[in-house]
Amino acid sequence: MFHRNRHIGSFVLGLAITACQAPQKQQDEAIGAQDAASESAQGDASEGVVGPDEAFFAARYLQHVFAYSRTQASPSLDSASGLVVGPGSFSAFDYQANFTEFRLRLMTASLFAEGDLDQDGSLSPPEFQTLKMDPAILGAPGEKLSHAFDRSFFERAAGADELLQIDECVSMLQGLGPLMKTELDRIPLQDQRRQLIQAWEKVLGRYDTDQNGSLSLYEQRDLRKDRALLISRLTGE
Ligand SMILES: [Ca+2]
Ligand SMILES: [Ca+2]
Repeated sequence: MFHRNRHIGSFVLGLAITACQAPQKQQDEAIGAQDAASESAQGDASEGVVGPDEAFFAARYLQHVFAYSRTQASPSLDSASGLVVGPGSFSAFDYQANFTEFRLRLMTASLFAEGDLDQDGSLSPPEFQTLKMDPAILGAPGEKLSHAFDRSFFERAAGADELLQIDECVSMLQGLGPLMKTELDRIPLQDQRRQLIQAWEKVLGRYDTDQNGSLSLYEQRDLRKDRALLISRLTGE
């Protein structure tokens, strides 16, 4: 379920616009799906293949965060300031791309769209506790994922007012960054990439209506349309 949130309206509007404009180049850079296992594929022109978009990457990263909480329910957020990166020359697949301002905002917007039930612009303890991630953002319907972060983790992230505001949610994700990186570094980069591409290929497969193994321009158009709609519904615009 997606909510419009009047308190984050202006920033999500910016998001929606960026999302509509930005992805093409990244998509083109992002992938030749058939070359998934090859690191050299990075940067290759993808002949008409629609690559994973920013919403997909953001949701994928959130999935890792939610899974991580099941082994680390109360991680420290000491490193909260280290992981902000500006627009740079790295690929959308690079780990640090998860900490671009755009992707952080997208993650936060999706968490608030799901979790801020009273739409007051902050997550209360019960809202945080019951917060779930909707895999629809990945492009695949499925069961919503819950996390297992505990109350003291929430209190560290939310501060004295015991409400997690949007900027605090961004800081929380930044603070988790180094811990998540350590966790993800256990999976070889190529495997991470392969898993991510396989997940995106499932999305592509849903649009291959004639099942011929590739997406026609019409099928790609439907995919792009749905993704744009998804992001605009998510961001409430
Ligand atoms: Ca709230
Ligand atoms: Ca707070």
